[in-house]
Amino acid sequence: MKACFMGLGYIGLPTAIIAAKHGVQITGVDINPRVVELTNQGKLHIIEPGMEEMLGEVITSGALRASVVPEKSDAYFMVVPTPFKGNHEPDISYVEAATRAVLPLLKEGDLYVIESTSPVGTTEKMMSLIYTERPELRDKIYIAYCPERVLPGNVIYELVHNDRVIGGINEASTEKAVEFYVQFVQGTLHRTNARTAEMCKLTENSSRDVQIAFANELSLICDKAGINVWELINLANKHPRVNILQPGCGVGGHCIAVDPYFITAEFPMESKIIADAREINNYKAFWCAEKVQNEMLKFQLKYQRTPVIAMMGLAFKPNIDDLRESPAKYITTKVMQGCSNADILVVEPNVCEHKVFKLTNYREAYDRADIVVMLVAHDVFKELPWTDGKVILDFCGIYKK
Ligand code: SAJ
Repeated sequence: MKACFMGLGYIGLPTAIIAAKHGVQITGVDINPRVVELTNQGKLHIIEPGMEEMLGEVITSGALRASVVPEKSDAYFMVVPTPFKGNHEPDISYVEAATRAVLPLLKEGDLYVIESTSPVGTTEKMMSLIYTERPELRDKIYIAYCPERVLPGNVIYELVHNDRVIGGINEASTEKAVEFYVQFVQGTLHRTNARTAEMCKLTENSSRDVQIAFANELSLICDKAGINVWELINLANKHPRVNILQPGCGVGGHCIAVDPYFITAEFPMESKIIADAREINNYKAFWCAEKVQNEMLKFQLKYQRTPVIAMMGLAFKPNIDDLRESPAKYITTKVMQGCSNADILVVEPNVCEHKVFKLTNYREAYDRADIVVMLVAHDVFKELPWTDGKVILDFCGIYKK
């Protein structure tokens, strides 16, 4: 069987590699020639443990070949970004462009699948596009939606072991897509329709966003009430039916901080909690930046000099090097703008160098700082002691114990 993956990013490339390893002949397509070139050299352009060896194997065996243009196949997968526009409206133009690129290649009996996180109704929209442009294919190809669910850093395991939801535009399409995924997925493949599968993906990430917003709201309340929020959550979670997540400096990444808007944009009157959660999680980052600026002013008044401030962490979550949509990066930028006369040391132990921030070693920054701002709960920060002489703003629970 031949399959064509449109998009060789964080999801498309690993999925193409795993499918190739399981005997599917893959063309991996990306509009970025550099990505295509690196992939064909067996070099991974993303960071994912264990993935480069696998890529080397499938390139050497010829099971995967990257290209800037799609090739005639039996199945086509749209795995391209779906960002949002300035007004938080979802932008499905990449899905549409990828679909248009494969349109001339489609033939009777082919499978067309969207994996990109998409607003409800996108699969039906693409179906209409395909049938308008290629009317002879109406009811002669299989069309389905199958969202990915993997956690960056654990992609090889999760691509194979996670359950998946597969929703076709009709039962035959669902079954055809199941036949494809069963080749490499060991988790259960749950059958549904396309609209439910689209909403399921948005629901999963919105649910997590709402739960994190609850923890962040508690952290704001506890700050005013003089209560340690980490101790509070730990105690509340001793109840058999309570399971509160952890507060942090905001919510980042390209999924949880984005996907809920796909619901609120389309159902603004009905999605009050989801919209509020987004606002709370965004506000938390703003609140953290204000806190740092206030501490700096207090320090200046007390000691009549500007403090050294260590901003600890830039990644969007612990122990990764991904800075996309990172609240820590937003806070650091805001603090640098608001405290331009302070000596600000920026730390990110998982990144070697950055084009905007001059990075300092985490131990050196900690030792030199008057004010230490813990933004990301990287494991290495946990070995730094609580020092009484320093002002420590712990936004991510490094010292919760
Ligand atoms: N966060 C907290 N407190 C917590 C947990 C997370 O503040 O208790 C923050 C993190 O620091 C980070 C953000 O939330 O800034 C998102 O991190 P995450 O680990 O919750 O999620 P992602 O974005 O890495 O991956 C999510 C996953 N979705 C769910 O857990 C429902 C993953 O399974 C999806 O595949 C991925 O989104 C995606 O691609 O959609």
